[in-house]
Amino acid sequence: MAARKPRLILWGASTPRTLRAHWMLHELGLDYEKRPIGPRTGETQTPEFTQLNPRQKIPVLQDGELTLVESAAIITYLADTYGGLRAWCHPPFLWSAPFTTSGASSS
Ligand SMILES: N[C@@H](CCC(=O)N[C@@H](CS)C(=O)NCC(=O)O)C(=O)O
Repeated sequence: MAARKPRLILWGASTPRTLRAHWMLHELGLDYEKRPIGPRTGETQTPEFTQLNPRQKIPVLQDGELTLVESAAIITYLADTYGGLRAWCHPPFLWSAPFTTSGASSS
């Protein structure tokens, strides 16, 4: 029997922008396959990767047939698609608990 292709694949490692995407996948508890190619190694310039991202930049996320580039777009997509009520973009504590920098509640 052929191995099942994982739904989520994240390309890229070792840069702040790739870390954003790894972090979001971990926060959401999602299983994903890592393709840890690095910057300035030539690994972003292979024919296989260039077909995914003609700009030859990491990170790149694949979700089934969907391919996404740009770290901000990737984390927004993950939050919107898999975040449910835990989505990072809408943390409920920001709206329910007013506070000041001294830690005291404000009215
Ligand atoms: N705005 C993009 C920037 C992506 C980017 O510039 N990635 C760099 C590394 S930080 C890259 O892949 N460079 C190609 C290379 O060095 O081979 C994002 O946030 O995803």
